[in-house]
Amino acid sequence: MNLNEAQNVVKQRLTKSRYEHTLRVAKTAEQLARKYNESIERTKLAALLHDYAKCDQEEELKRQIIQYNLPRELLNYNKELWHGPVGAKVAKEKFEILDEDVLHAIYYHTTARANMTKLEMIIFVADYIEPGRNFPGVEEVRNLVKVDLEKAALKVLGNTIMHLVRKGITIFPDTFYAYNQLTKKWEG
Ligand code: DGI
Ligand code: FE
Ligand code: FE
Repeated sequence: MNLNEAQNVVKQRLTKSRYEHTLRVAKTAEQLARKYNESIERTKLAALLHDYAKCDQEEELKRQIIQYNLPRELLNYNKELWHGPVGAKVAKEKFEILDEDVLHAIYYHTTARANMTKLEMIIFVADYIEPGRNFPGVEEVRNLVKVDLEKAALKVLGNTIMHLVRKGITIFPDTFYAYNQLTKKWEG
């Protein structure tokens, strides 16, 4: 699947505002890919497809989690994090994308995970800082990513964990594993 095809399938699948978010993530991710020497093509492909399943109904997402044999454990956590794993499976099975790094970037774009690759971190951070976002603390992440991609990813994880705790939402273990791994790394 080339970039034009990816853009077309998400345009068909997503609401207008979600499609526009996707284009902003693709643009932001491309800038990060240039800065951090990642493949532009692969980065844009992952960014265009990252929210492919975002507008699916809850029941449809559940059905796909079962159909694609994704971890049932996902069902015990917030439904907001189901669209990444489902999108990655669709990308593989339906769009025949074989690039594991691209598939992982889509899969883990919401929760993150320990030992993320550069591409995974680019998509994770770009999704958080695209120009349409105005979370508290987003400006700090935009500044950090000018200097260090890992420190930016760590800040996103800290902000997200705090946000979820304040709202009393369950937190998927991969998010803690990612936070702990990057925190240890920067403790020295
Ligand atoms: O799909 P987007 O809105 O572009 O961005 P996303 O995929 O990061 O957002 C999904 C939402 O999921 C976001 O508001 C945070 C929330 N969420 C729920 N449970 C978890 C979680 N985020 C993380 N990192 N970990 C969780 O366990
Ligand atoms: Fe998402
Ligand atoms: Fe997104």
